[in-house]
Amino acid sequence: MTSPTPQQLAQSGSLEELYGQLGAVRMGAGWAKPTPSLWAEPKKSFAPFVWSYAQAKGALDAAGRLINTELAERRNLILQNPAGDYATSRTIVAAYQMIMPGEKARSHRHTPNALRLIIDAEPGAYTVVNGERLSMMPGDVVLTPNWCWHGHGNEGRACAYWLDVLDVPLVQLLEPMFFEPHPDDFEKESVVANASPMHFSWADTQRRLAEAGARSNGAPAEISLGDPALDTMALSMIELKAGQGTPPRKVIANSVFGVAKGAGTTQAGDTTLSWSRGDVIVVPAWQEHVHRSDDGAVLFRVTDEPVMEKLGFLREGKPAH
Ligand code: 1HN
Repeated sequence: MTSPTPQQLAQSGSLEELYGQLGAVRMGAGWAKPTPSLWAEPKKSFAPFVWSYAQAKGALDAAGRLINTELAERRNLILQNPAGDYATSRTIVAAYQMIMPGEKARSHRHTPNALRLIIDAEPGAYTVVNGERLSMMPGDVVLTPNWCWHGHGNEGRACAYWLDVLDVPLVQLLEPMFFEPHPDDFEKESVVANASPMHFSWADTQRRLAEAGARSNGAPAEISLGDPALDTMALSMIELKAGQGTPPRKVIANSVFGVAKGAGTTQAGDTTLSWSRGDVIVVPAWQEHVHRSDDGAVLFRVTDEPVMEKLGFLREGKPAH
């Protein structure tokens, strides 16, 4: 189609004719609202969902027979929201990853921020972040912020399984994506860190939860890891003692929960999700939700609240229940 001249556009005799000509100059009549650009409140386009660690472990064990880290670089399973084809939530993607004894996963760096919650591992499983070796034991959380080199290894006797959480969908949306493989494949380890701001141990978490629980007047205790840990994601651990439930919340922040311990249920909108250790739950923004546990549980929460807060979008809604 040839591009209409200014005169042809100016002489449009009807709205239909004008709309027809506008298409050719890649303009749209805002008043005709072909696709609404504003709506009264969040559309909740992502769904609350739960992923089973037992199923992921089965699939990762198969992948362990079928593909090595030489080929895969990362042996991981992306947790895809039923509402889309990649992301777990609008801004966050989560993945289960496994590395077998004796394997190493090459180092790389990227602008997306990443963190891991270790689910099952024995001594010898580690991550190297900017030259520091950090051990990965169950319940530990390790950070690999924006542009930090990171690779993984396993000198233990058992396969190591963990949950990765990254802000990849946010970086895709905003366009600042950069990625670089390490020039030597594997980074040289300069130090074996005893304590690092990139590492939160399960022992510390349990001690802090016990202290916070003693002061919480019967409500679930929540402690934050970092302040916030990453520019785009805040991390916390929530302890539900037997029979406890969280107060209902409805917030403009997307949350991914990893079950660090125990079992329970999450009610998010009309959806009830049952979970146990290692499972992953997503609660997208503006979904009123409650977590409960009959026998006690610890939930690891990752949210994009720092993004919403910095941009002035953070809101807490009034729960209906
Ligand atoms: C990634 O780089 C890792 O480095 C894990 O271990 C999971 C999921 C999506 C994109 C990049 C890792 C990832 C990832």
